[in-house]
Amino acid sequence: MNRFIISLLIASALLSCSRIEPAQSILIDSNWKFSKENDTTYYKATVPGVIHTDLLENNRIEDPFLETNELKLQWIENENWTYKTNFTLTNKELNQEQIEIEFEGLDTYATVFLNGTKIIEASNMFRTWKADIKKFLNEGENILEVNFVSPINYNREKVESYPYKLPSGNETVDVKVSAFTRKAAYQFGWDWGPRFVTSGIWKNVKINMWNTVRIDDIFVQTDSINNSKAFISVQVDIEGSKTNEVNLELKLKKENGEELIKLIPLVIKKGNQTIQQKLEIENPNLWWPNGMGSPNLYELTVELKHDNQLFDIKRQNFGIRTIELIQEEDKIGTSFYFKVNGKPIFMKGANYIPQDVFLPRVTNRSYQKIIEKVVKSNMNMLRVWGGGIYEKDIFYELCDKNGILVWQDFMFAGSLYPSDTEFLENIKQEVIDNVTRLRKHPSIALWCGNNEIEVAWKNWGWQQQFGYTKKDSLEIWNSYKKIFQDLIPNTLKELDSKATYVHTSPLSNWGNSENFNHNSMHYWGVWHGKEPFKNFKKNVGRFMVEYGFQSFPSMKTIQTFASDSSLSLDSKTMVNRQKSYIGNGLISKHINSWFQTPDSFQDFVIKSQKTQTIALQTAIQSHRQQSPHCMGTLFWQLNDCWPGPSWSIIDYYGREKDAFNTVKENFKSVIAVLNNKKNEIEIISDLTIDFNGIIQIKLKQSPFSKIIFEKEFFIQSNSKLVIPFPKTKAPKTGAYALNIILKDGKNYTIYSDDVRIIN
Ligand code: BMA
Repeated sequence: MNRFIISLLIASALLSCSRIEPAQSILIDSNWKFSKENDTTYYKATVPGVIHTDLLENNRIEDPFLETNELKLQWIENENWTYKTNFTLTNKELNQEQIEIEFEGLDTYATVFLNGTKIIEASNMFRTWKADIKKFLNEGENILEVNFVSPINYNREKVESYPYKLPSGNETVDVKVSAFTRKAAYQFGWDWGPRFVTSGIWKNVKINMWNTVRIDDIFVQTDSINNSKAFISVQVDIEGSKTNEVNLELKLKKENGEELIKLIPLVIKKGNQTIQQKLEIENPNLWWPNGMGSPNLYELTVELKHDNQLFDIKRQNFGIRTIELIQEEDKIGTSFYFKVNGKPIFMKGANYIPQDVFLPRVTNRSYQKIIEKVVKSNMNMLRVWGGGIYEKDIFYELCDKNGILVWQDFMFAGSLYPSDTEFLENIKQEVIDNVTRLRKHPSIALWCGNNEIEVAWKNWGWQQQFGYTKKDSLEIWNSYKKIFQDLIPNTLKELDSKATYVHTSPLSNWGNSENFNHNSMHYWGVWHGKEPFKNFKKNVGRFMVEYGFQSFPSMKTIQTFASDSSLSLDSKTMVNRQKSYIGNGLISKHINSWFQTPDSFQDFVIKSQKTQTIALQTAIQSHRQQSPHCMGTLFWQLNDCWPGPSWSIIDYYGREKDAFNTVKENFKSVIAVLNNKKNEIEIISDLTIDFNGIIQIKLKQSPFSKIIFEKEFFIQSNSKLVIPFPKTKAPKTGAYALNIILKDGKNYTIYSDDVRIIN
């Protein structure tokens, strides 16, 4: 057995004096094999993994992403699958007092057997599943078996006998089970992705062993910050197996090693216990979002020991920052903006979806690469959208390190849900698992109940479409309130009293102009409403959570799944790839209004990206121009889960589309917007500091051409600066290179920005 001890972090000096083993974990990641239910042939399996990738690796299926293979591979979702492995334990390991198995994620309906005894029955992909297994273990070989029932089979009867249909608009099949299944909604099909309903052990499996006491969780929170001090709360959740005396030690990492800052003597007993400790940190280095300062992190080490016996040790990074969402009535309507460390901050970012339809294929490197791109494009916020997953720890760790705030949806999107006791209990446990796991990250800015459910219920005509009676409607809306206005926020508050929550996104609908004065907004007039790009300028809400325009990925990416004969918009492959009901016609229409009609498929692909660029630039510049009316802009969507046309600016293979650069330029701290009609250049700054100095502007028609306009202006604050532009020199359209240098007289700090203008 290939073993890997993953949580053994002990100083060797302590080890040498140890009488018993400190807490440790063994990864069960080898010898796995799988078969179809009732089939005697087993194939090699990868754990973590899913059935589709295991079938692919064993050459049982063709590449699901090739041509129209998606259609041929739908049978997989209807089958039941068995995964099996064996592992050995030594006598020493078996003698540990507590031995537990932990599945970090099971997708989705799974029964787990250890040496023939049922130990877990799982029904939610988003939960962690654990069982005490000491009494079922053998010295030497042990057999672990996981049986997966197809989510379609599991829920078919429930769906068919339910008193009414639940919308799940993303599902294009007759038996729509996704609303009944606690599983990533996008895998059932979405308007930018395929339908591949996976099964499998999609996260790590571990055996955790400990003696006397262990640390379950560390949660550090900032209570408040004044000029020179931060007031911090540390919460440590521990679990004891018997009565014992222990010392809990808190150590803070300093430049020259760790400093013991608190020793708490405890008498532990069998069961769970929570220890709260207040700390004060002098002259704290605050955590700031990208572009506003550095995202400083501290490292806290928690140890449980008695005399020289170490029972458990864990480390946790934390950031010192406060965050507030300000929703209050103002002169315009209802505000929606974030204050970080007391300062209002304009949020710039995107909606993030899972990076693959087959989740375990997303490596740590994939996370690093995408967050590098997020930082490079000057973003300070990502929304983890509710039709995907609560992301893996590494995602939030990278956001913490890089100053990227996270708007975290709970995993509910575009449907209505049942609210029977069992389903509610399942959701409650899901909330507990994920909030406990994620609350410690300074990057988490907001929790949001769901994606677009209220807006759909009130505006999309579901009542007529599904023939709901008055009684049905009442029942359905009560279910909504139970889940999103009661169960989720109450559970969240119990676990994190400072968490900010909104029950849905958006809180305001784009239907009428007054709505742009209130709250959060998904503006889909351009695209779903088929409006012209110029409408981005007048339809600016208080916080733009979604808007966007589709484009095709590069030819290089398209050629990974399409042969030469499929390189036309009406080929079977390309028709299958376009998942939006609006289709390619709208892209063509907009291309034709900005450029010459494409003369080939390749020309269409290139121009689709240029057109998307114009859409995003128009939108982002309008949103920033209209600050503080608008205080955030998150476009739809950052990335893809397979290669195909979508609203993304980074494709499945990590290739940047043209719009990536446009986003990057327009998300810089200081940008210039050219207003042809008024002959003005408007300088917009996000810097929270007041700026007194000189701004030097050089305008060229292209980065290499000669300067057509050059001037220096004094600026005395951080407000918007409007610069008159010489009439005759302002061509109506085209690309410009604009250099802006801000010089601060006192300390001569220079902010330098190149700004591209396409008007
Ligand atoms: C938004 C998202 C997704 C969808 C996108 C494009 O509203 O919430 O549901 O993919 O629109 O239609």
